[in-house]
Amino acid sequence: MSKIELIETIILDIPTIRGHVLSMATMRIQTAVLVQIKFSDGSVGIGEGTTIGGLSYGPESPEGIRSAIDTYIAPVLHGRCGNDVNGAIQCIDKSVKGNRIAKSAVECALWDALGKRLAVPVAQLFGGSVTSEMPVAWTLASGNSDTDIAEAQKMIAMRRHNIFKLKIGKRSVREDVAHVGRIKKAIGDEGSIRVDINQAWSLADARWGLKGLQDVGCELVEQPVQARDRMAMAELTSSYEIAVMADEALNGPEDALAVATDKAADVLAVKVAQSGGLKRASEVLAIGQAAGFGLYGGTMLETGLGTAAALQLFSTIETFRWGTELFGPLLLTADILAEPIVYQDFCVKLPVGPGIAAGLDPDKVAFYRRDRERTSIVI
Ligand code: MUC
Ligand code: MG
Repeated sequence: MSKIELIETIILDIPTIRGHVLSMATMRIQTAVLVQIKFSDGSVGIGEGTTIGGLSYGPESPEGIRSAIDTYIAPVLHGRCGNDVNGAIQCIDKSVKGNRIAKSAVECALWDALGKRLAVPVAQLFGGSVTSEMPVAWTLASGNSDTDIAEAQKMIAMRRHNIFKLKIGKRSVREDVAHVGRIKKAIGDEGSIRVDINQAWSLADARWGLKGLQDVGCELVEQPVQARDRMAMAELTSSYEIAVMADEALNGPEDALAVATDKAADVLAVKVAQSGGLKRASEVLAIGQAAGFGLYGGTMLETGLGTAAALQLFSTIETFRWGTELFGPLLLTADILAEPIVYQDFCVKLPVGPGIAAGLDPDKVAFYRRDRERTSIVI
């Protein structure tokens, strides 16, 4: 038996390549919590728990994720059989409510180690991959229309992305719709445009917003109103042609069922961390498929590690009608993987190898860890 012997966490702070302007925060650094689990047979698993903009996106902060793992999750797993991932999930759920991102990080490390011990990719543990690459969107969020247009044109020319998500909701609805219209006009049929409001609009704003957005050729609007307001989401879904996507409204399979019951979206943004791990995300995907939603592979702007974990699960799904946005590593100034994830021909490729198929670059991890000994120059 390979027993769980040691669970360690570290926080990394990695600068972004430019300011990433969202309705609730501007990101200049992405903070990732890395988890490493060591087992009695010498095997090791790694996982990542990452959120966006401190506590401005959701209820878990990086420091809270780390503390939940160190203080509450690690002690209940200590000594358990490493192969019993479902048992570990049940055990954690009994002792820890909420804290989905923390749970996800630990669970990913358990799956990673199990895959490595069995010498199979994690996708195999979920029934096997049916695809080795997926379309990948890029988020234009510099805060300036001209910069966004130049960035989009560069991505199209590089054949890296032709699906663009615009982060709006910070300015007035009128200004935002004009911004989206300018970008759509500039890229024409070379690319498609979606927007993410991150819950910033009231229902009244959203009515004007959706009408204006569909008129300028935007194909999808993500989480326009508060996550808890499924009635508003349902009204918007049934009133306009533009597709409505649920993101923050989806925290695990129970929420997916509620969104389906209330017809509160056309599309589900499925995020591994927000769902509470690969297993819960697979349940969200199952509900999404059964209820006839369009599916979209979402991200919490993770490093290559979390991105590779999501790729393992998403590769087992036949159709992500709306593609994915697994571009997290590209937004960061450094990739912490020894072998970076490959982006090519508008797609992200599934890395090949056992477990999550992601190995860390120890020098990068040492450099970006928050508690690194920093040399100070004394003048
Ligand atoms: C979100 O709200 O979807 C995903 C891509 C991006 O730019 O931000 C995230 C978060
Ligand atoms: Mg979103």
